Amino acid sequence: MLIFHLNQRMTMETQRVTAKRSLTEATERLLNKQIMMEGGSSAAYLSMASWCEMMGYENSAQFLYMHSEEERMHMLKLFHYINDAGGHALQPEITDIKHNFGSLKEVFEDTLEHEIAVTNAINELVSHCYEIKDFTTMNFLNWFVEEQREEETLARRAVELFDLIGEDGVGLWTIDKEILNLGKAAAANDADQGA
Ligand code: OFO
Repeated sequence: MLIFHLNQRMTMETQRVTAKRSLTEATERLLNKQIMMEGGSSAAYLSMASWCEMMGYENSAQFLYMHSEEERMHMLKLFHYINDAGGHALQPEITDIKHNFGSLKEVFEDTLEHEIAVTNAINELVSHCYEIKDFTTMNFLNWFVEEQREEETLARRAVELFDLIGEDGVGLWTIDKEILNLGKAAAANDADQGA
C-alpha cells in the first residue's frame, strides 16, 4: 500500500516537473529572490521591534511587530503565486540581521533605506516581466508596486517626525506615540481599500 502511494506521489511529482507553464525559469528565479527580500524585511523589522521593546519604545515596537507580520504576508503572496504558476517557491535563508541600533531615529532611517531598496527590486522585476511580455506576472506585481509606494511614504513620514518634533524633552516620547498613529492610519487606509 505504502509502495503504491509512493509510486503515485512520484508520478505526480514527475508530472508537476514536466507540466508546461508560461512562467520562465528566469522569472521564477527573480520571484524567489524577491521572496528572500520580503523575508529579509520581515526579519529585519522583527529585530527592530525587539530592540524598541527592550528600550521601552512600546509604540514603535508595536508598529514594527505589525510591519514584520505584513512583510511575511507579502512573502507568502509570492510563495503562492510561484507555486500556482507551476514553479517552486523556496524558503529563503536569512542571515546578517542587525540586532542593535544607535537610536530610535536610526531604526526608522534603516526602515526607509530598506523600503527604497525593496521598491527598486520590485521595479527591476516588473521591468523584466515587461521585457519578456509576461503580463500575467506583471499584473500580479502591480499590487507590490502600489504597496511599496505606500510603505516608502510611511517610512519617510516616520523619519520626518524626528525633525518636526525634535528629540529633546518629551520629544522622543511624542515621536514614539506618533509613529504608531502613522501605522494605524496606514492600516485603516489598507482596510478601506480591501488590501
Ligand atoms: Fe514588502 O512591502 Fe515593504 O518592503
